[in-house]
Amino acid sequence: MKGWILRSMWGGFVGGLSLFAMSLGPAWVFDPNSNEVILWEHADYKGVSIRYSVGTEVSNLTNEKTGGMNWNDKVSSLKVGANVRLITWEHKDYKGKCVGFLGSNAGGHTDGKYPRLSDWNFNDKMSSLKVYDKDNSDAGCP
Ligand SMILES: [Ca+2]
Repeated sequence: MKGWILRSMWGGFVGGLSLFAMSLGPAWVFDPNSNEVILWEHADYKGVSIRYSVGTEVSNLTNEKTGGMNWNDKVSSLKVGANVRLITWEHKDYKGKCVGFLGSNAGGHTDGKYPRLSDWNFNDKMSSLKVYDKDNSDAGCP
């Protein structure tokens, strides 16, 4: 009887712990802080991800490597931190079509979440980017 009670309590503890991890996990892993962006390989924030902070400039995503792949023409979804303006280009060296993605405090009536870049005809096209503070006067497409 005593053994059964111990096992029962242990089972309840593990169950509670996993529920706790589930409630904290996604928010901690998958949301940027207010000065970051996170890019994902697939739509709906799936696949490999990469994180950048305000001030980062990447002239050629071919040189950005995580999980055995490079990031040129790979980004399919992204989230933008509240105080960020993310400016992205179709080609390396900030050339070609330019698309800006705003965080929730950066104007533009957005929640900073972009689950399908295909909605902007920009799926698997991004090749360079700059991560700006929302108040930086340079933060826009040329
Ligand atoms: Ca491209």
